[in-house]
Amino acid sequence: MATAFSSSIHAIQHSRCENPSIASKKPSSAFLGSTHKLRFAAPSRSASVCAATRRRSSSVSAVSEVIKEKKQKSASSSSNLLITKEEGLELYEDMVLGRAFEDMCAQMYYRGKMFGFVHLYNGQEAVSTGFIKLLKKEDSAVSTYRDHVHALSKGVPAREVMSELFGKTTGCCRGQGGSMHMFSKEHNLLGGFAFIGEGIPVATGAAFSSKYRREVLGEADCDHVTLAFFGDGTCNNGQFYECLNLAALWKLPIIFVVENNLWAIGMSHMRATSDPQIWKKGPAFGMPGVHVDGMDVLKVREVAKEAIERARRGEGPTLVECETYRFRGHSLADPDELRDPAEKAHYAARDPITALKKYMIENNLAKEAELKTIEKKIDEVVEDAVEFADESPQPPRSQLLDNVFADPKGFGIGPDGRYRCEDPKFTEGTAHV
Ligand SMILES: Cc1ncc(C[n+]2csc(CCOP(=O)(O)OP(=O)(O)O)c2C)c(N)n1
Ligand SMILES: [Mg+2]
Repeated sequence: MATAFSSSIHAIQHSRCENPSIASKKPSSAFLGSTHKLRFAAPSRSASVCAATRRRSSSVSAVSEVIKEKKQKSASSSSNLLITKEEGLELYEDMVLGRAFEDMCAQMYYRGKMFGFVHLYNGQEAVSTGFIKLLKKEDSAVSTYRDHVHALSKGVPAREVMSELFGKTTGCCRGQGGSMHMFSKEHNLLGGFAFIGEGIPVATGAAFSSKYRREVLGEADCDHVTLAFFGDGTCNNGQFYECLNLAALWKLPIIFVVENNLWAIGMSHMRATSDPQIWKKGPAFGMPGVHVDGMDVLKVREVAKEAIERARRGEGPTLVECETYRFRGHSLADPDELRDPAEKAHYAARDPITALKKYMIENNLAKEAELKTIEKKIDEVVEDAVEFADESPQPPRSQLLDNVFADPKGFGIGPDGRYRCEDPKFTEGTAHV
């Protein structure tokens, strides 16, 4: 697998197009499944054509090499499969949980049980499952506002995530965070973040603390790694580059996981980014950059394994670009009218859950009935989460400013010497939820 990582580094080192016959061909207009046209601002047409041709072939080979090599290795052993039955069932259950949970969120949102913006993860499950299921509990994950499924994969109970969405005291942040701010100290889920890119420095800091504990404080067994998840649009923000730099400089145990779903709200990745191949930014900073099919949990898992092991060995960060797709609008408030139906259909046909199911059945890893049993169990888990959240109490008014300021009672002592928030009229005139 090292070959694949180095092959992607190698790809970036080509500074000119070696094959003039390819260079004279028309560029492919699509970046994998995107129906948007690549826009080139390069001065000469032939140079941009050359770049386009190179982009496509190098990005795809980065991953297929990983899988090919793995298959060759395992072909000589007893099985040529990428997973055992137990692993497959675990992955399937986690992805089905993510999907069923999000579908239920949509129902609850439209019934008025949740407030604020709610961003669903449908379609992207292979990324969360493929990466997070390889982690130990002590390892950390940092998410975005599209964070429910990362929380579930990391082991935060469905009841706590749903209650958080309902704004109830039994939520993982006692109802104070809501959809975009899932957090669990116990599970080392270091937050969902509403500002894009905001989680990347937090993840980099967590990775720094693992290294510091091991190398400075002498905690020899502290080999914890951190996963930072974020989107394609976020890669055009400054924190991303600052953190790539520090992580490479200090060889931090972090994996930057880009969930490239080709869109940032209504902005196509192809329109917004000078070089749409995000994985190439890894080698530019001196770390491996890999592109993987993010609709295939087995491929994601293989790449994730290599990157996580590398980080645990103390060899530093990796940038992984997972090409994926969201099956719903940006948030539940988005009518999703901008994306081309043909593009949506292309990715819908590559549903990661259906693909894993097919793989497991065709390779005799599971029978249809076994998978059905998992789906039924998950339906019950999600139903139970809703009942639990619905019946849970609302936070008391006094909790309003907890965890906002260092003084738990919050800001402001009135002229009578009492905390302003204790005044029953304190929230008068503000929005009530
Ligand atoms: C700093 C900042 N700027 C702008 C926004 C508004 N905003 C919310 S989501 C989003 C697009 C992010 O797209 P991407 O990173 O691809 O993530 P995706 O929603 O596709 O998962 C933007 C610009 C924000 N939340 N934070
Ligand atoms: Mg995106």
